[in-house]
Amino acid sequence: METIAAPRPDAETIAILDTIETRLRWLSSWTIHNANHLRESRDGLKVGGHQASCASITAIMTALYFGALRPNDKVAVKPHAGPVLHAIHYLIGQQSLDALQRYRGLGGAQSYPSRTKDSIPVDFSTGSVGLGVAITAFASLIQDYLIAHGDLAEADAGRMIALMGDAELDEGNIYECLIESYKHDIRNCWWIVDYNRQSLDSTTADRMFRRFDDIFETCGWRVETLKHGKLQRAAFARDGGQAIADWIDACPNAEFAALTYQGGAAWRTRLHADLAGAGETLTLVASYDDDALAALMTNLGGHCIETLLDAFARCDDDVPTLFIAYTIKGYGLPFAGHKDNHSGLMNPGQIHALRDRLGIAEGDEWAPYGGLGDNVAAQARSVVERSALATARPAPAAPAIPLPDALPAPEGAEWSTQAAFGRILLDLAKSGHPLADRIVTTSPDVTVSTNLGAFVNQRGLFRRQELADVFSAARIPTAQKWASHGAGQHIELGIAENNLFLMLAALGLAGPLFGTRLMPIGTVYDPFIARGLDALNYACYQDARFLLVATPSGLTLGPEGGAHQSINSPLIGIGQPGLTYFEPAFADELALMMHWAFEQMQADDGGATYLRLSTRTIPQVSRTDDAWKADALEGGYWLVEPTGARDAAIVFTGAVAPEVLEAHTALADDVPGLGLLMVTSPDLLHRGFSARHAQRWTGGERTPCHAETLLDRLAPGAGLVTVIDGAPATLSWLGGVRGMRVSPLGTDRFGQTGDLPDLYRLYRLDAEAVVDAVAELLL
Ligand SMILES: Cc1ncc(C[n+]2csc(CCOP(=O)(O)OP(=O)(O)O)c2C)c(N)n1
Ligand SMILES: [Mg+2]
Repeated sequence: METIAAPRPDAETIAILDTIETRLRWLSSWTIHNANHLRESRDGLKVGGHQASCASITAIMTALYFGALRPNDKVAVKPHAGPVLHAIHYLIGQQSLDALQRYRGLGGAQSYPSRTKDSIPVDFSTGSVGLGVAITAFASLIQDYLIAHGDLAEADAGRMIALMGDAELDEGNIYECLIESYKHDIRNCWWIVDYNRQSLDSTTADRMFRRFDDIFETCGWRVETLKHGKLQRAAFARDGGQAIADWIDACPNAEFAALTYQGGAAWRTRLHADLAGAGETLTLVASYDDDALAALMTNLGGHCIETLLDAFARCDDDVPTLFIAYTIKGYGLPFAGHKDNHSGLMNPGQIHALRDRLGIAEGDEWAPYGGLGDNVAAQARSVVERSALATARPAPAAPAIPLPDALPAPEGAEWSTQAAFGRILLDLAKSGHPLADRIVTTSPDVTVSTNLGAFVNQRGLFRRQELADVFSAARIPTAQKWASHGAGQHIELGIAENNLFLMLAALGLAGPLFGTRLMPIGTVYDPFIARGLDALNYACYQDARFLLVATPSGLTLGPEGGAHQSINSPLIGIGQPGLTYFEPAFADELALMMHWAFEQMQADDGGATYLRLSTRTIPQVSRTDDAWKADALEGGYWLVEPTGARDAAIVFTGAVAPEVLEAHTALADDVPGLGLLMVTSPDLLHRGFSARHAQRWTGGERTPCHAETLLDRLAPGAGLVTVIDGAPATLSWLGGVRGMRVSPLGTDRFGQTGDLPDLYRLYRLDAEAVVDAVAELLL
């Protein structure tokens, strides 16, 4: 990568950057003020926005965006600094006045930076604190993956940068990610902490002072602490100055914040009380008037452009770096330092006073360079226009990866969907099709137990530095080859499901971020999706494309019992936007769904796919033709078409197929013509159902949805028995599609340990339960 150290900026440039910083503080404050106080409120709801969180980080963002940022760098901006990011793009000319004026309104700038919803380029969405930070580490790993695979030139590597709040350091996912990134030896990653020592509720614990340095250094990070600005350092060098430095170092967070809020006179009184007897120091203090003393005491590293630029320039290599930039929450605003300022808003009087202080004429509030003389405005404009962000060209769309026409279903009379998944991937890996080269698999320590092993044996583990497979080298018999190298295609993770989903998010954005698509497949135990649910939601919110394979699932895992049984994951699959949930019963269905998932990863209006699989081996059905396939990809197909009276059907999903088929056979004489409806995706059926009714008011063509088409094969008022190894609500809603009676079977209690006959009997999922339910409906 390019390592030319940036030339040290001269005093004039720093002065201009200071001016830009003031503009950003003003524009972000005014954007929030406009949304809360000036724009008409029709509902009386608080609009919100975070003026204090913005003011805390404007200098950091100025130094970064207009000083240090390079064209290939990508940035995650702390959620509550969204208005500063919008103000930066407004100065550059990439954000419209209209969007700023509609901040937090429909179609306006989003509350928190959003890849998919904002009109400005946003590298990573943020909002749920901690996740936007961690994804940068995974993105840097993916960048290295692409370099190692020859898909990105080393010289084109950028830094993956997180601008974060200090309270984000309380999120556990940060440390899960830190450990993983140490194992993978990540580089080109910067986390810049806006260390204002305030969270939402209050000031943060003093005991953490220096602990973050220890934690990060232990994990291989360089820590750059920017505690003092240039003014402070100059004062400390004067006679008696060191005592002020020591006093600041010893001052508890809450007291520092309170004094900041109280201002110059309070600082003076306090310093006199604490440093009584230190004559030289008090003489030094006396040389500042109240305003100058307040400016001195709050001149922390994170508010000093020169200090920030120096630090960024010092770290001009690829070592992962944590910058702890001391700041004041609400810097330069009337509630600076107040512990309740997180959601604090300046009142009209306060913001007008700020406007006047900045020399901005009334009516000129939105002028990008309002309040500046022509010369200064021209200089500021020129710095802004030369920035990497202003000159960057939009990345070309990543070329599509060719797909085979179909993925062949594995041959064999019996399969579990999990075993079939491993087999299909293995066949693909061996096929040499270009698709196989683009697949990246990843798993949080369940690679072998989710059947990724065969693929990994073929394609190897990825690591920048080669790592020998000790067991194979020693000729100890083992089913798994575990050698790691730059060409490997499996990224092994420790047991931290948050990391799996953040990794999938980063892999699934490889196209837009780095110009090369990848086809990510992550495996996890189905119950532990819940463990990483917010990160999964985060990945989907950013429109990351991936295939999530979750297995084993449900009660069907048998002796593992309730702790490992997933119950509500189908409802997650239905409820999660950006993710399509399928649950196959048979291997040929699975092959079809995997192919569909690869298509969706590349389609403009595609998305991510979730396959809920099982370890239960079941007999496969024989097919006479391929007619079922199109319906299966729409969410369901008739395995046995209803005939005769057509007054009932069994509707089912997944690995309970043998019980359902047994019940169907048992009922053949009593209920001739009983239909058997295989629901391959409760999610797609439900989406179609909702969309069908939405057509009423969206003005779309009112075509029947797939569930309607399927259920129209039954007589009006027919009865449905629904069966799934999971929450019964997954399928029971189907009764509402055509006004049919439903008897829902499924599990809504934690399972016991046991073998399947016992468990299916206990939880009413066996053939007898299905027969009973049909009888109840018909009699
Ligand atoms: C996961 C999550 N939990 C809670 C919140 C609500 N919340 C928003 S900001 C915040 C505190 C942020 O403090 P910090 O990170 O220090 O930012 P700053 O002080 O710069 O505003 C909290 C608790 C959230 N956005 N995400
Ligand atoms: Mg904070």
